[in-house]
Amino acid sequence: MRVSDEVAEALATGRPVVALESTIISHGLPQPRNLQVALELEDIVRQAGAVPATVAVLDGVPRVGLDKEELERIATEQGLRKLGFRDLAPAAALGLSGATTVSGTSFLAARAGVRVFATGGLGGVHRGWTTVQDESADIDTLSRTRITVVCAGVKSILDVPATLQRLETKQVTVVGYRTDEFPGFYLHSSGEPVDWRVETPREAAGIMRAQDALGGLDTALIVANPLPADLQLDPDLHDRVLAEGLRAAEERGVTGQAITPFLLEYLVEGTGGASLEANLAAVRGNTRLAGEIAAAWAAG
Ligand code: PSU
Ligand code: MN
Repeated sequence: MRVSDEVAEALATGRPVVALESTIISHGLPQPRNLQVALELEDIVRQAGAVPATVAVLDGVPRVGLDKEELERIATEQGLRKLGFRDLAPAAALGLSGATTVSGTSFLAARAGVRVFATGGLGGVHRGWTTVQDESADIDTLSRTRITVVCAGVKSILDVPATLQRLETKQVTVVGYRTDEFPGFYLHSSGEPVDWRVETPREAAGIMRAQDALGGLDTALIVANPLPADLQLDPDLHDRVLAEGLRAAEERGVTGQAITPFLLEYLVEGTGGASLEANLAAVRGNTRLAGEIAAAWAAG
């Protein structure tokens, strides 16, 4: 694993660092907007006084912290793989390049000593689980990785109540940021309740310290940060296009790693780009908050 000089120095001197994932860039957002977004997210982290560490695997080397040319590779390279934790070893051994999911990113970031990570929406239990048993590896990784993930809940293409149940079973701590309702990714709320609530980055950092003080299982902390209601996707449009997308995925036999990118892209097309704007607004807000939590954490 190679940690960039800037990130290594920040970690060594106790400065705040925020990990960013790369699958959202390579597989989650359309070109050429994706490169702009990758650069913008790094900027948002810097504005919060933290150092950005985008994670990926390039030519077989797991990397924490990328420069501009490397971000460009993630945004534009053809045939880039999507790498969860279990894919890291084959990618490394075979010298391949790939973008890391929440699962792959959490593992590498935590290994490097980065404690805070921002993304859009977590993976989770897919609708139709009773027939295909598709549950994102994000959940299992977060149940055994000491990292704080700031997200707008889990992607609304999923079975949200089932995902929350799995997070409970797997002992993953979930707190709402200034909300009692679990966020709905493109939507302000999923309609599901969340048991814990924090009001400030300091409170979130306090929970992280309490996790460490308690010891025990190396579990994650999920800080669920809702998209403001005025930036959310129109709920009726969301429900209608998503239902169409789920039907289209079934008809075309889309499964496995391809299903999440397929549905996200279907929503972008079917909503005339409105879902993309909501997704970006969510990621931006999460990245800002992650920077603030990293700063509160570093302040000790
Ligand atoms: N958040 C977004 N867009 C994305 C993702 C998250 O706003 O594309 C990615 C993350 O990398 C997450 C992955 O880990 O989707 C989940 O994929 P799967 O369901 O195949 O595990
Ligand atoms: Mn899956």
